[in-house]
Amino acid sequence: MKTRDLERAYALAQQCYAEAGVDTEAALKKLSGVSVSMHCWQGDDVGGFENAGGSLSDGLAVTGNYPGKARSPQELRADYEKAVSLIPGKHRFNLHASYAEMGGKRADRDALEVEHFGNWIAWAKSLKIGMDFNQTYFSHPKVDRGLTLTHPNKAIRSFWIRHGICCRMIGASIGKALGKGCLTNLWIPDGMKDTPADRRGPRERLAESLDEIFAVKIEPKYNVDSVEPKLFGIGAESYTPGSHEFYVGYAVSRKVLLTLDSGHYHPTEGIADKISSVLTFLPEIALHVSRGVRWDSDHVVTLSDDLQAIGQEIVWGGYLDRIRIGLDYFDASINRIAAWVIGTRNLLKALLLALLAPYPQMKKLEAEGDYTSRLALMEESKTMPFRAVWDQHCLRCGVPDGSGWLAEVKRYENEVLAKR
Ligand code: RNT
Ligand code: ZN
Repeated sequence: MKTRDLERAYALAQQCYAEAGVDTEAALKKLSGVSVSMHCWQGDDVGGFENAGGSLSDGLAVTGNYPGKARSPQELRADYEKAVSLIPGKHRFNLHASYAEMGGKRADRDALEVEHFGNWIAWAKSLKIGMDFNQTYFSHPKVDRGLTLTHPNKAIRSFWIRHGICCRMIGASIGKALGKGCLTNLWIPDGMKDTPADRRGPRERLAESLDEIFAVKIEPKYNVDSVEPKLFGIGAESYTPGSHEFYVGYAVSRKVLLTLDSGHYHPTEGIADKISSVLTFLPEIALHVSRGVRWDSDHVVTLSDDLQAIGQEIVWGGYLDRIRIGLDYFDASINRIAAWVIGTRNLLKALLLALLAPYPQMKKLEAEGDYTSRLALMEESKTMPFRAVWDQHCLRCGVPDGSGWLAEVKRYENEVLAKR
């Protein structure tokens, strides 16, 4: 739309919201402060670069063969830059250990050093963005029978414990180098396809392994740690030692963060309602916003009821400064840059929708017992002129409004991706 029309639409919308008791300027100011940790792995189908040609395995699967995937760190960085140029706000970059650049110094996962991520750090610095990090417990020969930190063999556990420790140190170096604290996340694929005879042993070994990993003291201003539960996975349909209860207990007792991934629960079990429960006992949590379709399929995040509920809990609960919001999905059946743009813009839209609801009034009505009016306001707020406010945000941030970004993605596809 033309700038003049965007401005006119916004002025009307602002008035409409003001009549409902909502200050759109205050909402936009809050939204501008949100930084989403955008996952590197949407850009190359979770491939990583430590071994060129290595394939994804151990509990994760990407489907689709859309042309143009990033084949090198350089291409991935360029693609990410293209994506963020189409998303309002300043966002973070979330890297996995398997994206190490070995250069002349090959190292296995248990001997990774910050040098292997030097190019990533220099690049993030040049963009003035923060970075987060992930330990990679998959796509590696030492994931034996699908097991890592819970493996009965001590040598295998020790290998992965060393991996965990070196990743935390890399996280701290990233945080120090960028002057913006890093979050290092831990997820393991361990589990059982069929009914286990021993549910206790793996959990006790996992707690022990984690304690060894987290025993190394790291300054929280450089790096904080998080653990990510999952109820089931591919090849782990019957049991995962790192279940929700396991990690809630672990995070609360060991004072680490908990990562709630919206694809990791039973299909009708949302994570929105878990947020205020766990934040009653934890100072901070992290989110992997994803979209499961029938299983933890990691579809691109859409503006679903689930996503809106997450946005509402973050905003209405007053948790914007206690939640490290990240994304986690990977779709190789569509343009990967569009996937980043659609998912991240949707997450921001969900937050803006929540910010634009008259939630202080709704809470007041609720406290007074007027549930009728609470429902009425909640429902009316769904059809307010949201788009005009969103477009205004895009305009101010210098990114395309509406679907204007798509033409640029198509141009990039023709000029850059199609030549790969
Ligand atoms: C797996 C977890 C994990 C991964 C990424 C690649 O089910 O969600 O977070 O998706 O680390
Ligand atoms: Zn995840």
